[in-house]
Amino acid sequence: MFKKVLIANRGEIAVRVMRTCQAMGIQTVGVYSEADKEAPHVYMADEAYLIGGPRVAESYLNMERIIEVTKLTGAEAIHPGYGLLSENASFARRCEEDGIVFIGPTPEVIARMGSKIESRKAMEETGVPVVPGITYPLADVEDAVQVAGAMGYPVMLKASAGGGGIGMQIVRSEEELRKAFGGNQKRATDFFGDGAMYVEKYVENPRHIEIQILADHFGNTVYLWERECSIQRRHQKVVEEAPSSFLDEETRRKMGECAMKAAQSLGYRNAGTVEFLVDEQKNFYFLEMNTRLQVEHPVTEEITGLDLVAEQLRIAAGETLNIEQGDVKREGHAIEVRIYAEDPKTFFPSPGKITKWEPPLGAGIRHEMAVREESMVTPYYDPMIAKLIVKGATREEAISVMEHALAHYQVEGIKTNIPMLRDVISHPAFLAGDTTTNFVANYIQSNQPPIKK
Ligand code: MV4
Repeated sequence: MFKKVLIANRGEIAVRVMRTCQAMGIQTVGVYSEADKEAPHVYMADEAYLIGGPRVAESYLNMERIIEVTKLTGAEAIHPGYGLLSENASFARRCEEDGIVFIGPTPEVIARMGSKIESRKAMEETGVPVVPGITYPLADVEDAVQVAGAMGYPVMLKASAGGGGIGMQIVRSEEELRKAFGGNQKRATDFFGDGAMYVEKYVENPRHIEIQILADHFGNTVYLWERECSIQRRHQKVVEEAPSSFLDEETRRKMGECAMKAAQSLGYRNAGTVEFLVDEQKNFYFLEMNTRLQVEHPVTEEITGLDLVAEQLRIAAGETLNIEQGDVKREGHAIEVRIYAEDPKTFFPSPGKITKWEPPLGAGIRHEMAVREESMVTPYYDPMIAKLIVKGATREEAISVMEHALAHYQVEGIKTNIPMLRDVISHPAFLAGDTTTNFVANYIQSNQPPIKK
């Protein structure tokens, strides 16, 4: 096992990774920006180094400086967390060239899964169902009209390099497609430096259900069931749960086996997530693969009893996976909500000083956070400041624990989305398991823009 690991991240995920390193007797190296001098991950690390200015481009994305600190401290591996450099193939390659273990898959696999067109092609070749559509970039708007016409409307126009809903649009007619193509292509080029576009059949009112996998260097692969992450607002996940109350055992097994097949055909290693859209008839379609530890990994940990960061570290160190599919347990029900420092009315970030921070305690409650009383929430980073994870024997019990936990979460000084989270968790449609991707738009009043007077 590694003796020392550098954690190239900040916030709750840096703290989360360090906690497992400490439990495993691994020394931790933290890195921080000018804006994070007092941040919890700096205090938690065994040693920590300033790597640049407050903006991520100057610090947490500063590959040269991060590699330099890794060499200086003698850390053998880098854990990238999520976001930032976690799915950056160039960074993974730089690590490889410098003899540093990047805790994640190979640069080739990261690059391949970073392209939606490439990943769809790979899955199609492997026999994993993908959303009906094309697996090559559209030449121009005429090509798009041709393809969509043959497929039948409505279609989803998407950017191959897309993320966060950017460059993506539902299109219901040829006229709409002609209007939508140029703008979406331009946005994709501006945001990702890649204007490759494709079209898929539009899946009505789908669920987003993703399978967690683990794979070692020797082709051993397991799936750790699913997470249902359908409740999103503007492509930001808000609530995640495991297991999904929508899946039956057969669909669950089929999706798990597809995810394993995907990982094996790619030569995947480390923790990974295969995302699917699931329609009302329980047909499932590959959407994309995430080659990192995800924000919502704790719900999987809660139902399986596994520590995913420990598994990542063991795999990266070259150990053989010590779990077989038959040993993966699934016990109880877990729900996570993401707490954002944002105005619940306008959804704008709400930076400032936290003057009161009293998260609820009790059985079945877990917190992942990197803020405390007196912390500053700055505008430089993601406004997600904490995650609240609850577990119950059943979904109903987990919901009940969550309702009470949210009701007793005391935060002052900044605004948070806790009121909106309470609206979601206590909604009859949520209780009934009607958790499709349209949930927030359909049911949550606080999602409506404020009325202009
Ligand atoms: C879709 C879809 C329906 N049909 N693709 C949104 C994020 C991006 N990764 C894929 N997304 C979608 N792709 C087809 N062919 C609906 C969505 C979608 C969605 C998916 C998962 C969770 C929330 C969502 C909210 C709106 C749209």
